[in-house]
Amino acid sequence: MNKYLEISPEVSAALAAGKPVVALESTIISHGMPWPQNAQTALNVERIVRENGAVPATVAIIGGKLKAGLSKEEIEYLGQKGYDVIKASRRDLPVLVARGDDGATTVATTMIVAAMAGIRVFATGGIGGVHRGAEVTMDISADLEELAQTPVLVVCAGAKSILDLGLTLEYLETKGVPVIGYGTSELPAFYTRKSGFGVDYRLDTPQEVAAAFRAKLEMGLKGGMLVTNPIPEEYSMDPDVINRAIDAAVAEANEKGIKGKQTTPFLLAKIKDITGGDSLASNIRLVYNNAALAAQVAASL
Ligand code: PSU
Ligand code: MN
Repeated sequence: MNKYLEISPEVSAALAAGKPVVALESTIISHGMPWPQNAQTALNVERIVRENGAVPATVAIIGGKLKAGLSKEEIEYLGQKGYDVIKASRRDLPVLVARGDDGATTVATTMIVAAMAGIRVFATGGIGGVHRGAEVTMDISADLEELAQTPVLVVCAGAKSILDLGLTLEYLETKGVPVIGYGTSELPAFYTRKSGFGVDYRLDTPQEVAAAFRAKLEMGLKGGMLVTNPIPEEYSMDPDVINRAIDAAVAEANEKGIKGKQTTPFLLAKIKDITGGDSLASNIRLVYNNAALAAQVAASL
């Protein structure tokens, strides 16, 4: 094990005993939701993972250590510090670790730490992807490259249309990342169950998902797998309302010249304001739903 990695005693014991473990990210805590809902949500997600038979391992960088498994205090620390924690993707790791800094891990970085620790399954809300206008800005999330090279299964609620969904799917296809619809053949669009885009395969049980990922690992095929799990009907949003909010948020980001790593957090916060908090409520529910599925897949794996 490398000297930068610190696995909590509970996670470490679970891994040694071959028990199911689910990794969870921390950018969603510091940059994806406001305090105090961010910490409350993160703690509820951990509870849901447990209720579904797995051990949660929330990932973050604290004092330069890559941590797999956080205490309640550490989760609250990240939640309270919010935007003052550095959002850490792959390129941020060397400097943050060397100088003993804190960092909130994105999907890409959480996959890296999970793989180092030997954790195979990871639940989150949404992944980064190819942004609208990427043909000019080249804003393509490092999450996609990570899915191409790191062997972790990521459960998300599809991609929201702050991204260019069509280009995101093309990119994943080029990189050989299987995109699975859980109980659906249509890519869910995060806040809504439909996007108009198809997934590669529809699988209907945690066992089928686990079997596909096990086959990928056993064949030695590099990279991860993306499972897109539609938000439960009762929490999904009106597509017209949410799409109008997203369009307005994207227009404002362009006007203000928001770029790079600020883009996703800016858009999420704007969408929440425009929808009067409705988008946050949906966001929380879909994360819970993904945590439960990821735990079931991990148990089956
Ligand atoms: N999408 C969400 N909520 C989030 C993120 C994405 O709905 O919190 C976060 C995740 O941590 C994801 C990151 O990995 O944003 C992607 O950022 P970027 O596009 O800068 O790579
Ligand atoms: Mn980006």
